[in-house]
Amino acid sequence: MTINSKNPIIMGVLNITPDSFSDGGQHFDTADAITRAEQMIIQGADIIDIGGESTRPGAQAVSTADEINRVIPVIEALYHSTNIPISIDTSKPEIMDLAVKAGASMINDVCALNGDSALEMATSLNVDVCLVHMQGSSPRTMQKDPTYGDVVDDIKDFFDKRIQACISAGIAEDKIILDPGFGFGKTLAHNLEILKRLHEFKSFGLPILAGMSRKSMIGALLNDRNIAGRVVGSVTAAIIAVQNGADIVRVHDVLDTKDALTILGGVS
Ligand code: PT1
Repeated sequence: MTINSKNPIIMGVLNITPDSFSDGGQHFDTADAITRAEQMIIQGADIIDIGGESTRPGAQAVSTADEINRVIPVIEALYHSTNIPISIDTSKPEIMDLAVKAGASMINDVCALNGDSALEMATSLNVDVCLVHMQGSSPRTMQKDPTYGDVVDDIKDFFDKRIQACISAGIAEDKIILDPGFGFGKTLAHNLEILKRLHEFKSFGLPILAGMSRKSMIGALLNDRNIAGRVVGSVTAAIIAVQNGADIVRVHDVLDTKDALTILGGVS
């Protein structure tokens, strides 16, 4: 993916999950999902990330059939009605396959293509891939006692291994995006350390994606604020991430983030 660090990319989140952590399943219906995506495009989203399985801490897995029914009709409709690039947020190779055939041009995998056949599938589909760091084997268990030596160095070691695995499988290096995975097997202290030292991940020469929008790290810093009250905190975190080197920010509140990035761009 070609990135101009002066122009950070806004990835708008489109969750199509009845139990989604931040929209309570409001966007479960296909027509509603399209409307929400179109709204995010008008507000300034550069790419839409579509997911049918929640990956918030403790979330339960979803069957392949359910995930297909949730995301594929939305991708098909969005691909035909807009020009927006579409990212598929999944760890399942079957979903990757159908999503790219329906029009998605990026695979966003919180398991960093570690699942069975995921690496082979992503290679054969020849699209951009986002490798997310997660400690623990699944979102259901990842927040059970996260432990690191140096959290940034440990994640860099993980990126080293996954980048090498991708290249060995045949994925071009310039198709890889790195994401330290805020909230994926991390304490608040780990998340803050990663945000503060985000620029250290630039050593790979690859785009960095940061996703903190509405997450519990924002709520925790604001005295356990509820999800609806996390917008300003989330926008601020996105701005700090961009100042510290993020090329892509994954957000729910596209308009607010766009405004903040416009002000940042005006003074930098
Ligand atoms: C992310 C991300 C994602 N996050 C990428 N994809 C989620 N590339 C889904 C909490 O602590 O950061 N990067 N796809 C959502 N996952 C979480 C994790 C949601 C933690 C909430 C929390 O509240």
